[in-house]
Amino acid sequence: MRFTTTSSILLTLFACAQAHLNLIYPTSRGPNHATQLTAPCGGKNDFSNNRTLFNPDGGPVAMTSSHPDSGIEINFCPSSSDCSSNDNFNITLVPTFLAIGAGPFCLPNVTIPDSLYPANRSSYLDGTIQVISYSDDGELYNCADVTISPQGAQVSSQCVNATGASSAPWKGSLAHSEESASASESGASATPTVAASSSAASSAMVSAGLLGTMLFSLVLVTM
Ligand SMILES: [Cu+2]
Repeated sequence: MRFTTTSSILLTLFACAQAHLNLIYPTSRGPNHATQLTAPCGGKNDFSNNRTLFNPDGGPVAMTSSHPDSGIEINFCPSSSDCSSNDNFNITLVPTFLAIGAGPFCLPNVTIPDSLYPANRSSYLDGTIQVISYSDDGELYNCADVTISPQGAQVSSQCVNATGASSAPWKGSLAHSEESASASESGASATPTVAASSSAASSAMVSAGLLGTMLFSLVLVTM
């Protein structure tokens, strides 16, 4: 009985660690849990054959995180041939902010700078969107290959937030930002707004820390 309980907690721990941060929209290069700490694209070095059309006037960037809080930053590499180093992702689309709440998280309106894309919207631009998560595990990387186009969607059914998800200013580290999170619940103007829709579907994942404590207690009981 104890063994079964311990096993299920271990499985839950594994499932949680398995998640890290997954980029849902635009479509990521694929599962990369084991190598997510590798810049610039979490170990996924090859361009996808299936680029998502991304609207320069504001498209959603949706993700799901197993971490109760993390710093999120979104960058862009304006190239179809060389996005092989972090230096190539030199366009900041969304400066680092603190994302609060595990589960789905979405920025509904990420825009591409006019300087990169012609104002008359007459051409297409291939590039790669990079999402960095500054987490308890370190810096986690995910990339999605896109074609910037006015035909890109401006809304997505995948753009949802976990119940209670919010954002707060980033203070340079997770610890400092967590300190400020409760103080500035309403958020500063520099902090991006998360999508208005909320998803009751995802039951909030218990934090790995809490599960670790539970597991530790169980081991003590077993001994
Ligand atoms: Cu993780």
